[in-house]
Amino acid sequence: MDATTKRPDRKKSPVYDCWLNYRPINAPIADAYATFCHSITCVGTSPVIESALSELAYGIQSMLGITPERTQTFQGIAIGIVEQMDGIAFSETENIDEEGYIIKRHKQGFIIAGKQDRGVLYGVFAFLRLLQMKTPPEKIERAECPLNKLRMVNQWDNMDGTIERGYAGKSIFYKDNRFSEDMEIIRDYARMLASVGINGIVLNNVNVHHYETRLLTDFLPDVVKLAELFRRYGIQTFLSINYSSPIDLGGLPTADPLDAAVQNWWCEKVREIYQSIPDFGGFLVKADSEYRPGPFTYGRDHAEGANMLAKALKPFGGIVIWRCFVYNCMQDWRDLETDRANAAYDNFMPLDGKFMDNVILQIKNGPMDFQVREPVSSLFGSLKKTNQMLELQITQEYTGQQKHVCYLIPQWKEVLDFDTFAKGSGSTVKRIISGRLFPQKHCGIAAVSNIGDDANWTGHILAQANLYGYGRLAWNPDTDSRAITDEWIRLTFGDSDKVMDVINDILLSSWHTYEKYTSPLGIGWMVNPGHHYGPSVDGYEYSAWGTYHRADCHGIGVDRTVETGTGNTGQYFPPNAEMYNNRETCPEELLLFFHRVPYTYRLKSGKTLIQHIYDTHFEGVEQVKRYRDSWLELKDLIDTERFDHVLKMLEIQIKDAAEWRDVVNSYFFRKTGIPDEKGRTIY
Ligand code: GCW
Repeated sequence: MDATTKRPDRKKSPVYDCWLNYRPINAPIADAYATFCHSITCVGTSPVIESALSELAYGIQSMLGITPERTQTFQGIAIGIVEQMDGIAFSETENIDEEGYIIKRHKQGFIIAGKQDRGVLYGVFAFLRLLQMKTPPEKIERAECPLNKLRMVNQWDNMDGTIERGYAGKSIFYKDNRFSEDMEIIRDYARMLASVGINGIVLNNVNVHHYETRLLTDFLPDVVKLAELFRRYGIQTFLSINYSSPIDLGGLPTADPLDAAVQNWWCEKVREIYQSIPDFGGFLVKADSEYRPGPFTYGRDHAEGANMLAKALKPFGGIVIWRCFVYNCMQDWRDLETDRANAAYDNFMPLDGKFMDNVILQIKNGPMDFQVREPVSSLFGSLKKTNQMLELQITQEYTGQQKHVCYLIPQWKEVLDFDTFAKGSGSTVKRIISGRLFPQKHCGIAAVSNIGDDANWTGHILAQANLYGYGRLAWNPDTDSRAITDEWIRLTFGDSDKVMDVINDILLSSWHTYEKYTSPLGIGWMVNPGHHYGPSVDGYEYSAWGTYHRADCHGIGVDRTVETGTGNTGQYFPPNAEMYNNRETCPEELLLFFHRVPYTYRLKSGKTLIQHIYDTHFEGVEQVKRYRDSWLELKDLIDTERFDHVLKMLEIQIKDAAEWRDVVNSYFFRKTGIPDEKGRTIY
C-alpha cells in the first residue's frame, strides 16, 4: 500500500505545513524506528481510521524515507480500535475514554489504539509528533484522554470571502457568496485541527447575514460536503444561525420562539439537515447582541429562545450553543450607572437551571470583550445548573492583529487556572468547563480561529503557535505554557537550542510586552474604533459601546466597587469579591478595571500610577526592539523565508508600538501635566 497516494500533491513548504512539517530525522533515532515502520496493520475500518492511516504513512515517509506497506498481519505498526485488537493485552493504566489513545510498544513494533476511531487518529498524530521530536522508542508509550469534551473552533468567515476580525487573508471556505472549490486547503486545515485534538467546527460567522442564513437551505449540499470532509478527521460540523430564519427563509411573519409555526419550521429544518448530515453538531447562536435578532424582540427570554431550538435538535442528538455576549451597545456614555461588565451576568444568572440539557452557554473569557487584560467572567462558577463552555479568541483582534507577536497561551492559562471559589478553593474555570466541578451533560471550550488563505495560514508565522497551543490546552488545560512552546518550536522550526531559546523568550513574554505599550492596568480599549488597531485613547470614550476609561486630569479607571461603583465586584464569590473590591488588594494588573485611581497613587513598586504608565510604555517598545535583535541572531539557523518574514513583522511591530507609546504617554502627560521622572521624550 502507498497510503500517501491519497494525499493530493501540495508543494511541501515549512510555512504552509506549520507544525506538520515532518522533517527528516537522522540516526540513531531514525534507525530505532525504521525497523518497525515498513508495515502498518489496520484493525477496524472507518473514514477516520483511513485518515489516520494515510497520515501515518505520509509522516513516516517524510521523516524516515520509508514507504510503509499495508499488511494483514502485525509486523511493525498496528493501528485501530482497542476492542478489536485480538491478542493484545492492555493494562489498567491504559484505561481511556472514548476519545483517548494508547501508544504501546510490542515485540512486533508499535500499537496505536483508541476506543473509537477518533482516538486512533489522535494517537497517530501523537506518535508522529513524538517521532518528530526524536522521542526514543522506549519513552513513547502513553495513554491519554482529553479533559474537555467539546474542543471547538469558531470560524468568523462570511460567504463573501471576508472574515470578521480575520488577519490572515480571505476565507478558505467561501468566495463571492459561494463555497470555495479548493478542498485541499480545507482538508489540510482539518488535518491541522485534528492533529491538536479539535473535534468541532462552526463553519460561519456568528453574525449571520443574507447568504449565510441560506446555509440551511440553498447551500446545504455544500455544507454536507464540508461536513463529510471534517468527519474524516473526527470533527463535527456546526452552523451559526440567524434567529430570524423562519421569517427570512420560511416566510413566516414572526420568529417568536413560542409560536407553533416557528417551532414547526425549525423542527422541519433540523430534520432536513440531519437527513443529509446524520452527525450534525448543532447551532451556534448570537442572539439579541450587537443588533442581531433574538427572542427579546418577542418579549421572550434567552431560555425560551434557546430551548425552542434545543427541542428541535434533541431527537437527533444535536446541541444549541448559545452565546452570553449580550449587552446594551447603545449606551449613553454619560450614564455612569450602566456597566457593560455586568451585562452577561445580569442577563443569564436569572436563567440558571432553565435551559434544556442540550443547550450550552458559551461564555467569553472576560466580561467585556477579548481585551489584552480583563478579569474572568463572573458567570463561571455562578451558573451551577447550566451547561457551559468557555469562548476564547485566537484571532488577535485586540492583541496585535497578527502584526504583533502576542502569544496568548499564558493569558488563557490564567483564565483556566482562575479560582472562582464557587465551591470553595480549587473551583477553577478549567474544572468548571470540563464538567469536573458541576455535572454537565455538555461542556468544553471554543475559540475564534485565526486562519485565512494566507500562505502561512495565520498572517504572522508566530501566530501559528496560538492555534497549536489552543488545541493542546483544550486537550489538557493543565499543560504548561512552556511545554507547549517547546513542542511547537521543535515541530515547526527544528531543535536547535539557540532557536528554542530565542523563540521561547519572545513567545512567553510577548503578551506582557504587548500589554505594556497598549493599555495600562486592565483598562482596555483605547484603540481606534471599528478596526481596533492602533492607539486612540478616547476612541471609545464618548461612544455607545459601554467601554470607557473615564480619564480626567485627576485620575483614570472605572469604579466597579459595590459601595460607590457599578457593583461589578459583587458578582464574584468571596474572597475574589473582597479582593477586587478593595483597591489595596485588587491585583494591580486589574486595578483600573475595578477602581478609579488618582495618577499620584503609589503602586506596590513604589511608582506613581502616572510614572508606571510612562515606564511600561517605554519598556514595551524597548522589549520589542530586543525581540528584533535576538531574532537577528537566528539568521543562519532558520530558512530565509521564515527568517525574513518574522524580521519584517518585528519591524512593523516596533514602529507601531512606538506610535502606541507616544500617543498614550502624550495623552496622559497632557491630561495631567505631570512630567516623566526620567525626562524622556513625550509629546
Ligand atoms: O468584539 C466583538 C467584535 C465583533 C464580534 C463580536 C462577537 C463577531 O468586534 O466583530 O462579532 O465581538 O463576539 O460577537
